[in-house]
Amino acid sequence: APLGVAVVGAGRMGADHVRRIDRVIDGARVAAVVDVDAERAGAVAAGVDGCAVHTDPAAAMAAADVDAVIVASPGPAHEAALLTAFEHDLPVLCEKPLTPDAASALRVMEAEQALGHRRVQVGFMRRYDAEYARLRALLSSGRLGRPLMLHNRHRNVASPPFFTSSMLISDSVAHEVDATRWLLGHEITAVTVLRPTPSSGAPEGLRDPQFVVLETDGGALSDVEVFVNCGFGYQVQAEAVCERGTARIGDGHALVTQTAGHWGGAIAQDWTERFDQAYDAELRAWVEATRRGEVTGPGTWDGYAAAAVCEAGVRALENGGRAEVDLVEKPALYR
Ligand code: ISE
Repeated sequence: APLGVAVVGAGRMGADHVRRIDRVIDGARVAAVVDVDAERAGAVAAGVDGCAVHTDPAAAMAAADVDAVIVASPGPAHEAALLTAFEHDLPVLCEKPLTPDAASALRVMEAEQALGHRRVQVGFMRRYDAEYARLRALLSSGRLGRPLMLHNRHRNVASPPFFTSSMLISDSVAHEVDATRWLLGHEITAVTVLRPTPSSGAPEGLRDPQFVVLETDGGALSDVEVFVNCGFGYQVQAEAVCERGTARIGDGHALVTQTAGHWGGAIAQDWTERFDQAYDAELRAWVEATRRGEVTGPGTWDGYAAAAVCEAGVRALENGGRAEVDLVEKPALYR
């Protein structure tokens, strides 16, 4: 029988994951859609065969035909949803951020350890992006020598109305935090945040753009330009500078046209477009691993490490300086 999945949160990511499970991925079906807003849940569940609608995640997770959970509610709601999933010993794909701060991520990590086995994959989808995967394979091959620096650019067309200055770190740079850890195999030890005069295109009071420097325990530096109201496109780029060469991804040169005295191409407008392939691969890998009774991909430790780094980043943002990251020792379950 296909894996019965409850999708908690019927916002943009939740709705996209429902579509994906329903129409793109084999081996799974959407058994329930949950949202505090029943109407929104109903609208997303409409047209999905045999899909229940709930406003309470606990009710969905108690249903007999629910075998696994996708958590796609806002970050502050993740901890409660994860702890409920653990009560039913259900595997979870939890959208990033795992939780909004290190203390809550630690509580989740402790609860998972109490279960005695890993249950959580965190939705750091860039690990499933073909370009990121090629960059990582190249770096780990050693062909370019040791990576010295990563230069990252993270641009969004416009930020949503609820976006705050600290969310540029905890919601957006969170991806570069994970990508840096994953590409280099290092932990991040300190974060510096520099704040240019905000763009006049950014909402009043929003510190946008920001320039973030991550230091790693392997002696590398990873800098991030994060600019969430750039106006022109969704761009995620990374360049690794190594001892014997550089490697760059995200230029979006899949199609270049030349006509009427100009050359150029199109720029994606949002992450569902840029990372469509990555989300498909992520969901496919999660469903397959879950059906085998395994947990693969980024886990609770990675979610915790990202939360701890972002928390230091928010401190650095407030002081306009540098903050050190304080990680607990890595528990045996995640080694
Ligand atoms: C959003 O939550 C994401 O995860 C996107 O990938 C990122 O580009 C955006 O800045 C975040 O707000």
